[in-house]
Amino acid sequence: VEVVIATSNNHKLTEIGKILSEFNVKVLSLNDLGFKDIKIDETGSTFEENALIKAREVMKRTGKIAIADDSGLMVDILGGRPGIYSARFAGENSTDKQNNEKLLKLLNGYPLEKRSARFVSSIAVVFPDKREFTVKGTCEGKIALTPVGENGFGYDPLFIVDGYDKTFGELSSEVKNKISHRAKAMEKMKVELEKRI
Ligand code: ITT
Repeated sequence: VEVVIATSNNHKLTEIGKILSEFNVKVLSLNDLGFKDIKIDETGSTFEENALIKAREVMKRTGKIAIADDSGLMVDILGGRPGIYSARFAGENSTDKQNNEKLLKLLNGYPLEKRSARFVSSIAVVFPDKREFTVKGTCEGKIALTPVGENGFGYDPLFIVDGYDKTFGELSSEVKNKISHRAKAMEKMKVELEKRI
């Protein structure tokens, strides 16, 4: 079976492709199918809703089983922010660097033990016959005092993963893809997908 990954974020596409590489599905990108810039308004108020919005739209356009990830970082002392606004935290079209700087500024003065946070990934799968489901994965950690490491994307240089004394920016993609929010959600997704295909 073929599945299309409903994302315009190439980092996500790479991670999802690696996580699915030993799974018995053919993974296609929007680019592979000739869709260049699909702009989807993420108007939902939860990760699940936004993942479903993206997967439904891409299934409609491509006619294929669509898999979307809506994800973000929730910082406890900020009441769960940036949450679903993680990609656009410092403004519409903000860069990862600007978002990280904004986060560090808001947490300025808080010691490490007050900087607990988690990454969340909701994955939605929508089938051509309109069946759909969502799964969720989380990964606990703390926001570092300064960015460390060059790997990954987004908030990875600031996210110190519980159980490791390192940020996702320092860990290899192999390690991240075993323990991340997205890896956990994808493992559940594989189980649910297998039951349905
Ligand atoms: P698509 O909607 O096209 O998939 P996007 O980047 O806009 O791409 P989201 O709306 O789900 O995706 O926003 C997710 C943001 O959360 C992402 O841009 C990062 O800032 C952050 N994020 C999510 N997962 C992350 C990870 O594994 N490492 C670092 N940051 C992550």
